[in-house]
Amino acid sequence: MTQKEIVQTNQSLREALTEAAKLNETCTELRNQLEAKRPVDCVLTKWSEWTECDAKCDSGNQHRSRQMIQAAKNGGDCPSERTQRQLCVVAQCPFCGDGILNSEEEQCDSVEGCTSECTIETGWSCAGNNCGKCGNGKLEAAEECDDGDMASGDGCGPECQIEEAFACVQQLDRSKCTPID
Ligand SMILES: [Ca+2]
Ligand SMILES: [Ca+2]
Repeated sequence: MTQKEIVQTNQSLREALTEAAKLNETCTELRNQLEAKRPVDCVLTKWSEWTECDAKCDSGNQHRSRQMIQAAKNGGDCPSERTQRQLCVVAQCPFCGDGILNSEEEQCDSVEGCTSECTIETGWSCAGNNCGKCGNGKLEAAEECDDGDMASGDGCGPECQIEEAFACVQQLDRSKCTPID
């Protein structure tokens, strides 16, 4: 190789290297552009714990939710469901017929002398679920007296209450009522 040829070859090499560097730069630029357009899915938090059941008894609902931490980009996927609801069942609500006095309206519940509506049957008296039949001679429950009948005017009235101006004492088999002088 002549001196001239060497100089020319060096020149060509330098030019080729410059060209390669330019191409590399274009390539990086294109890669960055593509990267900027790549679809990215959104990022959501994990589902929260279920909330408390919103009913005190019988059944209700509970919820859980999740939040978006980062929005989707370039048409990436993102689930639209952010809240969920499910049925929850808690202890049965009190009701007339469960045998328990559990509301103001219930005079008694599921005992003899008590109606299916939890009211006291005629001729009976109840102190809560302790009920007694008026007229059987036994002093029971809320009875003030029980003289063995449900007549009025004899000192012990039809609902086993002591009538006005009478006094009653309980004997073995029945109340004995006498007028107060
Ligand atoms: Ca009840
Ligand atoms: Ca009685």
